[in-house]
Order: sequence, then structure tokens, then C-alpha cells
Amino acid sequence: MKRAMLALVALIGARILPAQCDTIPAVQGDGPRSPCVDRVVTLGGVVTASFAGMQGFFLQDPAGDADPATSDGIFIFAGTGQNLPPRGVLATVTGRVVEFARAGSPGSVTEIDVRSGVVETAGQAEFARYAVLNPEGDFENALERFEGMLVAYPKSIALGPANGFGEYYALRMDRVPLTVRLFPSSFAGGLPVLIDQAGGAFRKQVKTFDLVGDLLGVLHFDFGHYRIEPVFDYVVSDGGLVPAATPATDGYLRVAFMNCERLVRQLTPAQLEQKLARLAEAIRTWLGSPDIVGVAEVEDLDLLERLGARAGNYKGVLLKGCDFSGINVGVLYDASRIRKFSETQLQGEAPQFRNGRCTLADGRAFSQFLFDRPPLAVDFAAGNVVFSVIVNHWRSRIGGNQAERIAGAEFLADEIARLGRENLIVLGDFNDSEDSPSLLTLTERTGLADLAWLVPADGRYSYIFEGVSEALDHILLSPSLIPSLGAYGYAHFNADFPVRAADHDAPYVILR
Ligand SMILES: [Ca+2]
Ligand SMILES: [Ca+2]
Repeated sequence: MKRAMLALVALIGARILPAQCDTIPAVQGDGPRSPCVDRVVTLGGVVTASFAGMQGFFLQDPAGDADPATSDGIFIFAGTGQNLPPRGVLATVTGRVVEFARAGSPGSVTEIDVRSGVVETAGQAEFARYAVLNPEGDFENALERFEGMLVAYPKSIALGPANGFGEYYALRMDRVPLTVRLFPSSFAGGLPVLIDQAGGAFRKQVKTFDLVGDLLGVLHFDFGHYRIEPVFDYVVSDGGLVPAATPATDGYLRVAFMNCERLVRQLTPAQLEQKLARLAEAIRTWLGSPDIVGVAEVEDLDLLERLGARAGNYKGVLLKGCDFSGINVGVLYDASRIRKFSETQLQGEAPQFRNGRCTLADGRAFSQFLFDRPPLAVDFAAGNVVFSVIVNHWRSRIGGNQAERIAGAEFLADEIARLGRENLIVLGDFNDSEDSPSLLTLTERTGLADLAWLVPADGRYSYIFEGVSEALDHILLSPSLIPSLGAYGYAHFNADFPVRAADHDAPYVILR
């Protein structure tokens, strides 16, 4: 009883005593959130980096507190139009402690908001201490203790291209096995770290397998991820990866699918021109002018046919669905070689926009349906072979879920049974891999063969998400077409490269 009383007194004592918030490690604390949130604090340290683009700078305690669980650095948010202190000076700041969280992104970063505070500088510091990042274990959690600190990241290899924000993922070379492409199944070698280039000064064009020299930067957290912001220039050397085209195999039918990554009217005229030029070049050069190109993410038939005319002798088929951002699936076919008979939008009636909502004739909201981009079935003939193509763009992993994709697979299987076509080519961006429950549901229910299974594992990808390569785009054939299977695979000309027509690579098949 007496011991319990003492423990209670100690607990009350601990609660009454204010946390010491007079150093950077004390403000960071040893957990995911600062113990000093909302307090106004005064902290001293060395400025390790200043980024106008981030409206702030990083401050680090030169001595540290000798506790590896607490970060010795912190981000100072100064706001717009402030003169930021340069790297290398001693500074004292007074401001409010905040855990800054971005809407829609998990986690937060500890910051000192000095917008109505004080920043004083006092001469140069002698300072070159940094921590070496070692991606192992529960990496994202393990990085909390380096948040805001100067860090080194030894030579690494890029696992994907730099995106439009300059971000890319890289994995330490001393952690990488011989096969460096990261697949969902291959996380044994350690985890990649995100290299950010928000500062903009050292922005690099990076593609998959490029070699990234030793990096020295500050570790920031934003948009749900820890990220290294390089503080000094660094070297990126060419890893030698080049775009690859489909083989020039002959056949009676050459088919490909390409997610066009938003061929939409929202683009400026210059952007639209560049988009059309790159997509048309992709169809001609990388896909070898196939007879049929299934497409996703195209706004309307007019844009699709403009692309078709740029790429060759193509006509388009596109029936609008009800995607909230206006993108649709469609087909381009070479009208000099292929005849089209009919097209059907699966999932029933065409939706209409009424009062800003997408509804069906009886007033039901279209979002109640499985697909806001309904599969498009088109009947064709090539020579004397009659066949049907069904183009898909299943619900995204962002804003959708696997249960919806499984339900979509079941619906499509029912539709395929109802249509009763013998020669069937089902293709598209399914937003799922060949071994996912949704694709397995489709193949088991229909007997269609997903060609992804036949592609060697190291080339079985069409998209790179956060450094991980995965096949989201597929071509499936009915058993009747398997005997004429010629070449097949993925034309890798987009996913690995920063300058590209779109963000997905294209699956293709040649029947002979
Ligand atoms: Ca510490
Ligand atoms: Ca923190």
C-alpha cells in the first residue's frame, strides 16, 4: 500500500513538473511527438540548411544530449518572405513548438514556428557532425530519432525515376543484393529512403538504377514520409538503363495497352502538344504501331482521335464514364487493317451529369456502381478472325479498395459469360498485381490467362510506387487465343524514366 502511494505521488510529481524545453533534443523528445507542443521556447544551435522553398531552416544542437533516442536537430518554420540565416551560423530562435501535420497525410513533424518569434544569429560555427542513415527494420519509425538532423546516406542506387517534385527512392548499395529492382516480395535487403529535392538547388534527372553518390543532407518529414533534403551538391551517375520497345515479331494481330496519364483538356496548349507528341511517339516507336492500343486516362473521343492521327492510321472508340476527374478508357485501332463492328459500355446505362452530379436516368448516383470508368467492350475482325477487346481501368488503390476491385472482377466475369465471345482480349490498368485476389478472381471465374505470369519476374512490372515495381497493367487472353500466342511482355519505356509519355509501362501481345 505504501509503495503504491509513493508511486502515485511520483506520478503526480512528474505531471506537475513542466518538461524541460530549453534544448533541441528536449523539445524533440524520445517519442513521435514533442513533449513541448504549444509552448514558446528559446533554442540555440547551428544552422545546417536553409531552404527558401520550404520557408525555413534546420537548426542542430552542436553537442547533442548523448541520447540516441532524441533528435538533436529541428525544422524552424519562418513563413513567407523571411530572410533565412545561412548554413553554418550560430542562431538562437524563440517560437512556438508545433507538430505540423498535413491534411490527408499520416504523421507529423516537430517544428518551431517563429513567424511571430525571434531569430538571432551570432557568427560562424565549427560543425561537421552527422549521423549515417542505415535503413533497416521498422525504418520509418527508426528515423524519428534523426528528424531534422544532418545525415549522411552512403552510395545508393535509385529504385525509380525522380517524379515531378524531384523525389525519388534510393537504397544503399551495401544493402542491395545483385538484383536491385525492388518488388513487393523482395524487402529483405533493407528499405529505400526518399530523396527529396525541395530546395531545388541540386535537382537531378534520376532514372531507375542510376547511382547516387554519397549524400549529405537534412532529414525532414513531410507528406507522410521521411526524406533527405540534400544540403551539398552530389553526383548521380548513369546506371545505363534505356527504354525498351516491343519486339518486331510478325503476327496477324498486335495489341498493347497504355495508361496515358491524363490526356485531358485541363492541360495548357503547350502541355497538350507535348503530351500528344510523346504518346504518339510511344505508339510508333516503343509499341511498334500495333493494330490495337487500349488506353486509359483519356478525356474524350476527340482527344483520343487526335492522338490516333498523330500516331498513325488510328480511329478511336471511347464512351464516357463518370470518373470524378473526367478520365475514360478507350481503344485506338488501325482502321487500315482492322474492322470494328460494335462497342458496348459494360455496367449498363450511360451516366449523365445533372446538377453537378453523375447520375443514371432513375436518379441513382453513379458512384454506387462498381466502376466509375466502366469497362468498354469492342468487337473487331482482323482478316477472318473475329475477336473482342474489353478495356479496363479498375478502381484505384487511392480512393478505392480491394473489395471493390474483387466485386469488379466478379461483375466482369458475369459480363464475359453473358457476352459469350470466343476470342477475347481483356486488358487494362487493373490497379492490382497478377497474384492479387481481384485478378485471381477474374482468371479463375473466366478461364482467361493473365500473360503477366508468363513474363520473367525481373520484367514483370508496369509501375513503380515508392521505389517498388509492380505489374498493375495486364493483358488476359481467352484459351482460344493461347495457341497463337507469339511475343508478349511489357514495353518498359515509361515507369523507369523521368522524361516520359506517361507513368505506366505498356503490356503488349502479338498473335500469329
Ligand atoms: Ca539526441
Ligand atoms: Ca519529432
